[in-house]
Amino acid sequence: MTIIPFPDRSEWPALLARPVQSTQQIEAAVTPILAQVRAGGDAALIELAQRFDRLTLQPDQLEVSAAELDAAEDQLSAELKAAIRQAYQNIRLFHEAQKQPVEKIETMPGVTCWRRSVGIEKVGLYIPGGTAPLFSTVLMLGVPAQLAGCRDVVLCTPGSHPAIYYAARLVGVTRVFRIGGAQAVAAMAYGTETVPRVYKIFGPGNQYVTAAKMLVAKEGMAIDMPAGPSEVAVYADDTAVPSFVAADLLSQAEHGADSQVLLVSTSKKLISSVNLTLGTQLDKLPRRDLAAQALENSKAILVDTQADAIELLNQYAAEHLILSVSNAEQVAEQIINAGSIFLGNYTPESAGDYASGTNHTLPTNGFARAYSGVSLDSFVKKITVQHITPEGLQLVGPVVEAMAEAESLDAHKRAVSLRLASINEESPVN
Ligand code: HSO
Ligand code: ZN
Repeated sequence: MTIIPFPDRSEWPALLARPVQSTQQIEAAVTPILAQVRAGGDAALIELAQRFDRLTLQPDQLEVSAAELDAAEDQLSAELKAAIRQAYQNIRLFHEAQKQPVEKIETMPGVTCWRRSVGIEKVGLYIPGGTAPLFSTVLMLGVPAQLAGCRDVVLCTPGSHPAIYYAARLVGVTRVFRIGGAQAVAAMAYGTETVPRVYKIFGPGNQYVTAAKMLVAKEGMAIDMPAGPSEVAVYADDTAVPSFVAADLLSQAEHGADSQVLLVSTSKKLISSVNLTLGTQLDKLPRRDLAAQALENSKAILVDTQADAIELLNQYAAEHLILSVSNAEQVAEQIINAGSIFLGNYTPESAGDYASGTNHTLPTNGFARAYSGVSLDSFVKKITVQHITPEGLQLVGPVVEAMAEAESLDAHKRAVSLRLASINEESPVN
């Protein structure tokens, strides 16, 4: 990792900038794929699977059968199944607590307003296959979808990973399709003969999947959030354990060559020790090539004071922020921009990635300044409801009449005036 000692504040923006992704070329490649699926439906999906995944599919193989989903269970070790079930339970507990009781508010006597949460009827989850099939993401998206009461939960994933199928069963996914890449996003956005069209698309993916999500979003499709490469910032002092910090940095770096890793400290000693153990740990990793590439673009920033560290971290707005400092909770209170925060020496990001209960679908690329991670809320709409009694209308009505008149919207005013007249048994205004 490159060490940057005491950078001047004016250098911070450049230091913290994420590498610019040129999306133009990718969008140019993805646009015809979307159009092909929109026009050709299943036949297009079959052709694209052949072209991009070298997979020969019959039309009836696009959907993973119930028998295949059931069979996944026998292909997993008892240990892994128990782990997945425990993670499921923890994620469920944490997200269940996000349910809010309906509260009826009487804003004036006889004027009652409330909000109902209703699960989005049809949602689509994209789960990448590739070098690391992320079955943990099935839990992170499937659990809130299940709790929200989404009626149709469609999952698209290339390949056929038993752990993905097992997790899909656990969270009650309704249909699973063997479709990957941009074409999966297109299938869920437009619908085909076999794949139902959904109302919101969730899930991570490579640049093609992300571009496809952004393009269908422009056409009005709801998506979870704009996604960029995954990232972690670690703020550590001399109470941190260098080997733990190095392991955390590497756990992010191994996601991909474009992963972002940042270490911030007021201790030169800590930074040197982390750098040392980083090399040793890196050599032991099966995915060391990817991790090494990610580390090449990563930085260790030495700052003067804790206040500087906090300001810098708030400017960066990390997806994951690990606080390995003696006063971690106190520092956390001052963090205003981050996706998810991990406190102390024994809270690795991996815990949140898999099993502690929080969601791992989080805002990257600085979006943590304004966006939250996926939660139960991401899978529901809030419908407001109101009821006004005749007595209530006598109170709120004149307010509406005065405002409507001032906006020159007479019909609005009359909708109230007619009713008030009928309440007072005057002859209705006509
Ligand atoms: N760190 C990733 C999530 C993940 N890690 C899945 C392992 N599996 C993005 O938050
Ligand atoms: Zn991870």
